[in-house]
Amino acid sequence: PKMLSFERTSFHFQPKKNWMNDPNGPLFYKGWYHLFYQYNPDGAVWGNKIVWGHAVSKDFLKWHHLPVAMYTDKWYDVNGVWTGSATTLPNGDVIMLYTGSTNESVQVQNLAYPADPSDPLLVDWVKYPNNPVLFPPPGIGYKDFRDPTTAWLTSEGKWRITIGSKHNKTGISLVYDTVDFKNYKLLKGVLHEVKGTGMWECVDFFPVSVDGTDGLDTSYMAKGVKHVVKVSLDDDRCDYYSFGTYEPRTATWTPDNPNVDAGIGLRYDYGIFYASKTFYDPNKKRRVLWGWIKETDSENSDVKKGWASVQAVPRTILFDKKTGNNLIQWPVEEVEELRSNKKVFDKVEIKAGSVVPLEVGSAAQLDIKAEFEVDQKVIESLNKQQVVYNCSGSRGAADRGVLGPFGLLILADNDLIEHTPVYFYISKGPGGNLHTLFCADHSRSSVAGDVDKGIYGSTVPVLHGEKLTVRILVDHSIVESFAQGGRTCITSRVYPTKAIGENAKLYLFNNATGSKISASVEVHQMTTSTSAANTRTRTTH
Ligand code: DQQ
Repeated sequence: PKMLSFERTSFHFQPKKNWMNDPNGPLFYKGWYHLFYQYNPDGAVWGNKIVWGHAVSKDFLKWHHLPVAMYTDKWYDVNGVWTGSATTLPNGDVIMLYTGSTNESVQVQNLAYPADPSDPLLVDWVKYPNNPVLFPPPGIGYKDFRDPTTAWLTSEGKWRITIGSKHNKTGISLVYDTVDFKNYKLLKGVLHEVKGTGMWECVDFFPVSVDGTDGLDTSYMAKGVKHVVKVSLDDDRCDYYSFGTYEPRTATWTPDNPNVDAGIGLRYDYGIFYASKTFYDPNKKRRVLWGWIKETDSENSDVKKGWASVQAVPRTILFDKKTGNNLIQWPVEEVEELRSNKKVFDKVEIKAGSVVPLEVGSAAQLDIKAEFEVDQKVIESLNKQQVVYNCSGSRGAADRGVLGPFGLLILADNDLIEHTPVYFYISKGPGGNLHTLFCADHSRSSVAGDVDKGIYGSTVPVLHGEKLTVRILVDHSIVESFAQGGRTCITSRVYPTKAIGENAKLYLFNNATGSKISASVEVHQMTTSTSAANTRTRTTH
């Protein structure tokens, strides 16, 4: 069969071939954004020889692939150079901490640093001769100790890191202080713990400003700052975060809403998005989030196509001052440089139960902004007793209610055999409050049999007087959707076989029974951001 759905993406980061997973050690150094990543140099599946792939970019768009930064060449990482984070010291030096899986598959923490700090590309890395710097402490399983964070400064001028683990079924994050990144002291207690959540992978910990518009350096401490804890739950492969208060004296963090969510209540993304990591970008004073988008087809298909996984477009993240209880995530502004050929559709009326094609040419590489207006009278007359719809528990875009679903059909073919609806659904709870859901339905995204066809999504906060808005990045087989300015996000990994290239189309749809919807849409074609050729090869090994 023709396997055009396996076309590579045009502006998402991916290596030239083979398997990739977690983003590692993102940083900005001497004018370059560095991305390291979990990489299997030998094939398109995860394996026990995971190394650190490495690439650099000036703009997050055009990437220069560099030689593998760290191989599995020491007893303490021979079964895998696993996930880690970078810390930039005040003097500009870069410290890398990562997890190694030893010759006996024990998870230990290792230190590495650039061989030549004058090289802006940081091609060569040195592993500290006395590695490992940390073994699993007493009471911690030898396979439950991984993914050190970026270090932040304590008031005493020490460096502090946290590392995910578990006690029985309680997910925990251990805290260590260090002065030199070689010797560490385990602190009493944990940064945070949540019963029943299992192993915490890729913990992230960082401050956000509650009133400013800039991102904050990881060590920033002041009034008007909340701290975010993010954990990747191995058990359900999703990334969760919460806001709370960090107490430096006891090295603990208390969630703002412990009753509601035990402190890990919100998801970065309700689609495919895992093992994410932020870093502070001093160049543009922003905090940038990287997240791994895994494949949702079969391993067989990955082996056939010779590659697996991409990274989500990096997102700037900020505290949402308007709602006061979620982050807002937005594609880094550089992405807009790829826009060309804008088309505007003003106040298009979509009758109840209809679809409206949007003539944009090929709809395989797009940046879409859409705004929906619903008749206020229909909203007022909505029945309060209405069953509250829920994305994953519904029949998706085919499940008709008075005020939903309506939205866009992404990567649709002419006959609408394949399409991925991204949509809103409004209902009214028993108390009369409006409840807006934002969902993506993959049940008809592909005629292929071996792919995930789930329906994902969640509620999205909509404040009084706000229109419903969505931004959607479409890149052949990746769809990243951001509702209400990035309050709720859904990343879709889809495998169209018909809705590809020139045959990929874009539609508006309204499957509500009770009202017409008015939509205003701005669509940009996206140019391809080709990866540059290797700019440099290793001189020493
Ligand atoms: N992936 C790494 C681990 C991490 C996991 C291994 C998360 O360090 O816990 O490839 O996807």
